[in-house]
Amino acid sequence: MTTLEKIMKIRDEKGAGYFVLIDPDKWQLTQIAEMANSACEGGADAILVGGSLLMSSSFDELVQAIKKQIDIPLIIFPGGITQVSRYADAIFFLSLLSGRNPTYLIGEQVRAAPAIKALGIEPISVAYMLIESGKTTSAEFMSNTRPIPRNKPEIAMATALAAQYFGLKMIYLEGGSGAQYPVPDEMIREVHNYISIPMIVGGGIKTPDEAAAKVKAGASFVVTGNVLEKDGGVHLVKEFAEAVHSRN
Ligand code: 1GP
Repeated sequence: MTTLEKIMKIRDEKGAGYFVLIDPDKWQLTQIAEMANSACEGGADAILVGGSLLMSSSFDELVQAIKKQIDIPLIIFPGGITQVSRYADAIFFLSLLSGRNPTYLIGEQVRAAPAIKALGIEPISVAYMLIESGKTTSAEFMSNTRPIPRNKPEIAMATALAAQYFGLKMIYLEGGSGAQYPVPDEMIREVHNYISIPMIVGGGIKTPDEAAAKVKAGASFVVTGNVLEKDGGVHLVKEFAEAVHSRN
């Protein structure tokens, strides 16, 4: 079974899937192994690894260290072409469709595609859409793009539909890591009602209740990163997993 099939099965069985994001720059190598363990034990459905900026030089080593700890899928969520590793199960092959910067629409992808093929990593095509979230996020600054205004769901709907027509597998509605406000439930609802491909929602989600609200609005997958940095224990992962797994 491919990683995409695995996560879709989880969505179908549990109502929605919960992903834990590990940003390599925010953790020591020893903490990363511990975090990966907690994510697994707490009931996360996959681990995402990546970041808008990569300060640490040992991405490959890090991905390998996480992989050793877990039996759930490990998916790279890359901020750029330096974030490719043979030890991952899959990679989100992102195109930053909310922006108009050709580097992140297609440039980085052309440069990364041969390495992904050579390493045998499963690419999962994802439309990446930044949504305005109160303050400038790293993703916005690093990509040199403007996010979609949070009170303009129609722009998000049209962009998501274009992604679906392009044949992309999923939409990622992103507030940005550490966002002041997560993506509005209303926008998630409207995009969900308008398209038929699954949606990942992340950025600035701070409580299990907020995560549950994103699922209720139509998210197929919810991602948290920052909130676990303050308290990366199994119990908090468990609370989020239970909130997201609405069908249990
Ligand atoms: C960022 O959506 C992810 O790309 C997670 O964001 O770190 O704010 O949870 P947080």
